[in-house]
Amino acid sequence: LFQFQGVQQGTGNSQYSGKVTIGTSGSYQLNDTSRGGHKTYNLNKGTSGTGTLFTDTDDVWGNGTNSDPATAGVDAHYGAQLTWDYYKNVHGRNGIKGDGVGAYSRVHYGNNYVNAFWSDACFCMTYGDGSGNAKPLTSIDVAAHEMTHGVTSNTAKLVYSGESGGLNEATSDIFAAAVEFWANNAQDVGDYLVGEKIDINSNGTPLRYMDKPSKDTRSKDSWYSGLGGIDVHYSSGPANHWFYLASEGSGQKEINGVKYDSPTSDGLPVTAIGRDNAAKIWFKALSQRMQSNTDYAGARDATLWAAGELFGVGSETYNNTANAWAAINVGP
Ligand code: ASN
Ligand code: ZN
Repeated sequence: LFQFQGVQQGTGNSQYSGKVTIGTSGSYQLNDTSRGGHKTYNLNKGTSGTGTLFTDTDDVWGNGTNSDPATAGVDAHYGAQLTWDYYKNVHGRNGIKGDGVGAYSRVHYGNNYVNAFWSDACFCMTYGDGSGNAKPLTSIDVAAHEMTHGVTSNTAKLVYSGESGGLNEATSDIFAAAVEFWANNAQDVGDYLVGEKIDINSNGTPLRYMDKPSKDTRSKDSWYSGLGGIDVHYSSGPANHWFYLASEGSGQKEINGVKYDSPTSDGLPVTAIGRDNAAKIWFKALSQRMQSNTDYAGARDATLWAAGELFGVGSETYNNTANAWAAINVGP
């Protein structure tokens, strides 16, 4: 009588997030027509082009392990889907450019490739299979991190070096954490760790810690005059720390089974404004105030402007936003 024209959903057996529902089309392709036509491709160890679009006969994808090449496709497709939904539902942004057009993902890039990346040139995300081709870098937080590089490129356009580079990296880590919490996935629970699922250090430790970035031995907890001279994945530390402090407050806390202990540079405690408020403030600052050369002082100004717009200048949320910056040695 009537053909249901709504969202076509397949079943995915992911490596990191359990059994998930994913947007597919036709009979059947990893092409999420309900999210801008985001497609996921198999590079099959190649390093250029798009390889082949993932297809399947029964719309049940992957087997939950890396023995099935479709499994990494499921994780990447799911991560892109969650990130799309997060930006749309939480921030009212329709896709990376805000125009409803999807990007695409490529998995199984190269051999033993231990990285993932966003490219403005292809408007796409790419994922290696990790050490021993055993841990594809396709967890929710990594997917959200890479997709957020696309959002940054199409909003503040933060230059990827110096302090603006650290803020660019931090923006990807901030929304990686926000998407992971928002996803509410029982297998890949929300946390303030980056890359805890992909065993990038081969010893079970995460890549980065937002409550105390220096736990990775390289990232900085607070701003200092030489911050702009270090790698952007370490100069992101203070802004990641700001996000943790603003979201959760200083000191000890346990969330979803993970223990945090966040210090402050001035020793003064920070009272939380809540994760959702911190994310709202950062997104508004990123999309309406920050520019290509924004530094840490400028990021403070941008977030205080956003906090004033959202909650009122001098409101408790505004003041605690400022206190979180003071706690990373930016501003009074
Ligand atoms: N995975 C890295 C990142 O997104 C790749 C890079 O260094 N740009 O930050
Ligand atoms: Zn990055």
